[in-house]
Amino acid sequence: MSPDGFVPWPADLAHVYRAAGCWSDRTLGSYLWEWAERWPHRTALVDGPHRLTYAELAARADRLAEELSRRGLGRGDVVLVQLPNCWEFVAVTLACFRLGVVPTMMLPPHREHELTAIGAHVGAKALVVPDTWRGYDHQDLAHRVAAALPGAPQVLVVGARVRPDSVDVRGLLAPGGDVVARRRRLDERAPAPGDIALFLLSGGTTGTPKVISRTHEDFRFSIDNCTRACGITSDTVYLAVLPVGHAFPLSSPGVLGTLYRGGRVVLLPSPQPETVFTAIEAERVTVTSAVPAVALKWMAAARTSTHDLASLRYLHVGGSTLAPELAAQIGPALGCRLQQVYGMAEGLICYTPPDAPAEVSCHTQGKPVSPYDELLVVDEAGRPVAPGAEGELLTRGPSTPRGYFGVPGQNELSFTPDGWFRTGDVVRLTADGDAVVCGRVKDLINRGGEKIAAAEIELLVQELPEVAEVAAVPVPDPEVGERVCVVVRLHPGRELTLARISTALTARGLAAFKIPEHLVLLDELPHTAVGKADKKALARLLATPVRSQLAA
Ligand code: J2J
Repeated sequence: MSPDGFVPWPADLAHVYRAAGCWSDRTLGSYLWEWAERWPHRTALVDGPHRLTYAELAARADRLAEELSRRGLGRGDVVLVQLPNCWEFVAVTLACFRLGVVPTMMLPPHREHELTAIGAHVGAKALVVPDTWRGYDHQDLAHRVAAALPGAPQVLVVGARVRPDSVDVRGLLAPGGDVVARRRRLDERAPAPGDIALFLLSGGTTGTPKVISRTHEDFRFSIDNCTRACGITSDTVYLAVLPVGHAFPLSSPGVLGTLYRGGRVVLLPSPQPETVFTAIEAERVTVTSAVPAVALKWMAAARTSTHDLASLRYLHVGGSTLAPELAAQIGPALGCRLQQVYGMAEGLICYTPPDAPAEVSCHTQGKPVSPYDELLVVDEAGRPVAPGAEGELLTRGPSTPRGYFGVPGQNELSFTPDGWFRTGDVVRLTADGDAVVCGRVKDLINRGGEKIAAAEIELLVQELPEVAEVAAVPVPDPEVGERVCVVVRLHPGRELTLARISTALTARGLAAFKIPEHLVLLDELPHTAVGKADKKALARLLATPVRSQLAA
């Protein structure tokens, strides 16, 4: 990993954040044994038949850390982690934190396109994947990706079917040996609090996803604040159903927040209602998190479910817009309180309080979890809007990096010269300071909480020989909020179907959730004054009956 890729906070501000106690001198890995000593026999993780106490988790993560180190991975090296929700994901992440190895949080649906681009960008030295997942051979994928990346990264596999040219992660997680001596050896080589702890992916607005570097001190502060905003304690039983590579279930407060407070984390690989309700009942789950599309499915299923969901006290909902009418139905349908969350992997997290009245919990997305987070709502010219008016939200703070990783010269698009991150979200602030997300100015599609950069789709569709011009735009969808629609002008005499686009993009190794689901063919695309496809005009066009005639 090139240290040049990291954009530091200005030294004077870093000093303020440290003096104020936002940033402590702790690394995330240093908590592992603190937890194990405070709550040695408490269950930390539940994953199907697997149950690990805090002491077991610490011993296994340390063993893995030492084995990774033996295989040449150390402080500042980057690995791509593409695992489903399973206990090994947590152990791998904590082992990386111990060593100062930087896990890059990929998602299980990612394929060659994403893994190769991100792997090259961060200089990955290893990939950690399941053997297979949902019928797909990730081990094979990882070897193909590794062959395309410089430096022949190692392939580490979690599963029963490990090839001889892969490393068997489960074997490295086996407990044993001198735990105390190993712990001391790892403590002596611990990374620094200001080091990058992990990379998160941003939906971004460019052709390839952007990489967000989060340091140990900035991430710890965010986790700490999220646990306070959500009242997480050692009595918390948190159910992780969204993919744990996302910051929302990972750290807001999610898996890491629950461990940080001594609670119990239950991992489920899918948000399917029957499985979720069974787990809530069996483990007496007290809190879980969902994107609105998943919450809707649970609400519908709860009507006919016979499961006892009485233990569930809070549902955190965020990642995309939750309509106030639906928000109001969540509590009655699931027998719990709603906390809305407006967050981003770039750092800012806003939560409504656990005991908020309905006008706050159903109609707003809450306040920043940290008093040090600054919010500024600006108009198109970058000037602050009148109080309560809509505009683009800018933010700065001790958990918001000052630039994306490794893109010097390109950060001006997303960050102002004085360090504000342009969220791309259109927001208004209520008189009480609660954020209400009203829309966005960034060019992406939010499909059930998964962010898809329009440019990434456009670049790939543009490569098809039939296509003269293309624009990717969201179309509203009752189930997942938005789906990807491509509006295409064809070369004369050519034809194109959605199936052809889907086959071509799948062959390019694009994640399935990004594949366009609507196609509109136009003789002429509307353009802006600077000659770009006019997406606002396209949105208006797609809202008219023309769409139903042309959409495939
Ligand atoms: C509307 N749009 C929202 C909301 C996020 C916690 C929770 C969510 C994320 C996340 C996260 C929204 N209403 N309640 O990282 O830690 C859209 C906005 C935002 C973008 C960020 C977390 N909550 N959004 O969703 O990095 O457009 O993070 O800028 O994936 O999701 O996406 P992401």
